[in-house]
Amino acid sequence: MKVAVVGATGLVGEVMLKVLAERNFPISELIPVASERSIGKLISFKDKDYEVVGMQTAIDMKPNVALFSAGGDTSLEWAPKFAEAGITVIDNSSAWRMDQSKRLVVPEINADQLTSEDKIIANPNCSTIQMVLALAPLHKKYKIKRIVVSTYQSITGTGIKAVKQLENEMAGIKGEMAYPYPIHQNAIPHCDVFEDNGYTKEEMKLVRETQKILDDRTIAVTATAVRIPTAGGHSEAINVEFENDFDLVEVRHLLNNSPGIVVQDNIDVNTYPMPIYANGKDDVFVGRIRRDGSQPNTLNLWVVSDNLRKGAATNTIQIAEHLLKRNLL
Ligand code: A2P
Ligand code: 11C
Repeated sequence: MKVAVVGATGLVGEVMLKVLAERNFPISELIPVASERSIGKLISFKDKDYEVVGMQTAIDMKPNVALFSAGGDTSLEWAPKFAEAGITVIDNSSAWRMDQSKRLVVPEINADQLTSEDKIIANPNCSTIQMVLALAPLHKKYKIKRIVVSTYQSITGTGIKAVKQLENEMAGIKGEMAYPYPIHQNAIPHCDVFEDNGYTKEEMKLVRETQKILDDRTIAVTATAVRIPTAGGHSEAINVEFENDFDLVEVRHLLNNSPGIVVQDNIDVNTYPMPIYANGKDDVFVGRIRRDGSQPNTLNLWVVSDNLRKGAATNTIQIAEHLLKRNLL
């Protein structure tokens, strides 16, 4: 496979290269792509150096698949051009996710929907992926009525600029700001831009993307997304109400037997998921599993995952693996 990584110099792009190498994705030629500023820069992949190229050059090199993580505007402009040239695009931005003609895929849940017609495939938002992966097996069994979720999101979700801001603040250096406020020793209840309804776009992604991936518009979701000065992954406190009652032993069993989920839940020895453990891993970690005694059929969970891996790069590459396995590339 000829594989283009669009945004190869960015945080997610870097992790994509790492995950492609780790999983031994069959690559005959790697094409690292970034903005005009980075053309000619060297990117190392499996002990070889590759020169970064621009977007049009990448199209002319005719990769089989292009893994995009270069922001929504770049995707809106360029993904259709790649697709027109017969290149399958798996896009990590928010540009195409709610487009009715595009699939929004978490492979463990809905990769079977993909066909050879799908030339631009959307990768969901990181905070959505970890939440729906943990909830999908429970939805199947008990049917979700309503979700109340609060997120504690890593600065890496914002990109290199935010990592630099925190490093600068910790070192006492004045520099460029990715956020409107300091992030060191702070919690900012503002991820992505505000919408007219008073929620942020990140919060509304949790609403809309969840309904689309679980293919159920009746699921009610309300979210508060908060940025915190951590780097290993996003954490989520999830309160979920089901149509039907559940048994906690069965809930654990369902989670334990679902691909991509690891249960870390033993309060006797202080075992619960945390970003320092999720960092660098591909799984979604679930703990603090307990019944919400304040209303019927309701469960509380704490869910953590590395937002750059399962939340972005790994999920994208799993989609590519799925396409490859089904001869769709
Ligand atoms: P560059 O390094 O040349 O700016 P992050 O989200 O970590 O900041 O990374 C964003 C990624 O998207 C980088 O690889 C960046 O390349 C790339 N990028 C930004 N704008 C464009 C563009 N207009 N065309 C192609 N790649 C882009
Ligand atoms: C964050 N979830 O942590 C974002 C990053 O819609 O793909 C990814 C933004 C997106 O801020």
